Amino acid sequence: MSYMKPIRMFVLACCALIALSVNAAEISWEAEKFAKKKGESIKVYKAGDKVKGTPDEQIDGKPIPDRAVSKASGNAFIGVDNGVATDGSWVKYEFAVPVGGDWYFWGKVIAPSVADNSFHWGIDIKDEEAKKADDDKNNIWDFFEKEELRAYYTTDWVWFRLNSRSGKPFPGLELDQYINFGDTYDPTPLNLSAGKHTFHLIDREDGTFIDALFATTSRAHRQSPTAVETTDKLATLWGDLKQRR
Ligand SMILES: [Ca+2]
Ligand SMILES: [Ca+2]
Repeated sequence: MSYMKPIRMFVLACCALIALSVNAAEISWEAEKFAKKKGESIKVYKAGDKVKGTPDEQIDGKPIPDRAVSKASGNAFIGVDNGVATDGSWVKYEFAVPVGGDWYFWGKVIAPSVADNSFHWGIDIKDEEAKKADDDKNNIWDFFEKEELRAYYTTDWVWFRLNSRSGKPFPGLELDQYINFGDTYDPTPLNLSAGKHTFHLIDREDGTFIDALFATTSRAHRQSPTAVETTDKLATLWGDLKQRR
């Protein structure tokens, strides 16, 4: 019948429009909910616990405030007390992505100074490969390390895109992962197959803390988890990375 063809085309067009409007896939998990842990320097904190922040490198003369700590999602987080020697401790997360493809990763951290602003990480590496190292398995994840970003140090929680200081093995350099910085915004994702993966988070600097991790198939910075908080100082840099309501 001749009228079937346009109807079929219309239905297909509607399906395509619906597919385009579907929200990006996303996953998130609490940093304190790891599958495995090694070493002593990484500690689990409950909201309200005393956190040894930056006695030597305070921001505006203030230590990490209880206010920030009490805002931890799940009422807990992990990190390394400032003044504690990092020993290559790591935590391993086991997670699954519902669809294969590009996934953009974020972490919610307290990283208040140039001596308190990094972890190491590795994706889909073996436990014995997880090291406090910048090698072919492990990256340095910096938070406001580049000179241009140091004005944004804060003792509050902030969300950072996953990055790598040397660009190896993960090619996403710190500045390239930021919005409104430079002429282009072209963040680098992790390309993951659908299903199970692991993420190792390894200590690097004492005085750095992480609350939650988030990953989305959307490259847009507005695709952020519900718990996103930004400080006034960061508002310009982070544009509309704001709490989704
Ligand atoms: Ca430190
Ligand atoms: Ca948490």
